[in-house]
Amino acid sequence: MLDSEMTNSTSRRAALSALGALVVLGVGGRLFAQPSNATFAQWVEGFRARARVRGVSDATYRRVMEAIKPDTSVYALNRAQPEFHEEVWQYLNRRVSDWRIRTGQERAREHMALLERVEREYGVDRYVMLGLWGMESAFGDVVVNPKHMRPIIPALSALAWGEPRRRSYWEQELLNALVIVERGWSDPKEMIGSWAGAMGHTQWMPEVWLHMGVDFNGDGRISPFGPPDDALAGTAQYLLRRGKYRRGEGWGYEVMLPSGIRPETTEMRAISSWQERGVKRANGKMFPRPSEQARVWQPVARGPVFLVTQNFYAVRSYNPANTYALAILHLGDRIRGDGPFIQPFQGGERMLTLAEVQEVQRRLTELAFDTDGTDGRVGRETMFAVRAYQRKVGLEPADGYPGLKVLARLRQAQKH
Ligand SMILES: [Ca+2]
Repeated sequence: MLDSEMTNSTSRRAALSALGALVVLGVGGRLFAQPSNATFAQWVEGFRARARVRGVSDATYRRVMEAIKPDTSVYALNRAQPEFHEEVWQYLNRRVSDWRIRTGQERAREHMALLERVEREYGVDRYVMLGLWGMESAFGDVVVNPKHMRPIIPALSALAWGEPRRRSYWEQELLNALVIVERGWSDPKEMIGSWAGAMGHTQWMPEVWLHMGVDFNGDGRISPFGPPDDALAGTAQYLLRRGKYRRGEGWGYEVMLPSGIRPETTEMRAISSWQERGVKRANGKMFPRPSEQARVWQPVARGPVFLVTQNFYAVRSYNPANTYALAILHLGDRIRGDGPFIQPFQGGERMLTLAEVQEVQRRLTELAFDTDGTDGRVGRETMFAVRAYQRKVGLEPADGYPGLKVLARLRQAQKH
């Protein structure tokens, strides 16, 4: 105890002596310093006061923070450009994949009671939840198969300590993670996730876990890992409270616009009013709830057009990107049994079936391009393998997208 106190005060002095380079903040009546060039141990010592203010005991803080090495590999990930450029149709085909649709249908059966209960309690349509679960973690695959996941406390610590961009955000998320440990909901060993700290079935950041989480399976703690109950209920609660999800309403409809309405229009109107102006559903069916408020949205020129409602924006609030929300909601519709979009994207092609993706993977593997298995799912490895193949045989653009052109070329090259 005494040793550690001495070490701590030494560190504190060392940190304060380099004051020229420091930002000095007063928190909870105590002065502490947060240098950009402090050693990690010094920074951990300085950050203790912030954790104390959030109710993290010194015992918890010491146990967690003095045991870790900062995961500095996250700096590069935070600054990395996307590895692949994707057109909107490629983004959608890759995410609303045959594998995800089939697996989602299996999960819908397997977790019917849970999904019904979430639907009843929070009003969020089960197919919205299935789409979100499928997009965020491939239905919990990252929980049972965490090969690309990393411990999030060393990751968030490195970001809070040494990443100048969005530092206060990383600090808050690290504090939230420590509060979760303090409450006994989890421990640092279990808390694995993305480099930015998103965890479990529906990729909760610590803040979401802490404030939106629900102990839906009644085991006395809230967890985004293990059975999906807490994750799905907490995420439904997020959509309801933060996203203002509207019970009993749809998310939107693919539509055909009459010549008088431009796809860029932004006004919100009742669907009945759009109908009066000549807007029709692309599949020719009736709008089920003409009183829903909706706006016109076209993801990309010369592609399908939609009327989207508040529930589209509710899902978008979970991760603010339009194509992300569309992928979730379309995946949900496909799991329910709806068909693909009716209007084509310019330059787009249909998605490959599960068997076709597996064939691409098998053929690439035979040619010594490593796709990391032939499971019919398109992950990073498959995209790298496709891109390497495209470059080797001169297929343009070498975008890593396993589509019909790559499949045709592979078949032609191998003749079996
Ligand atoms: Ca629980």
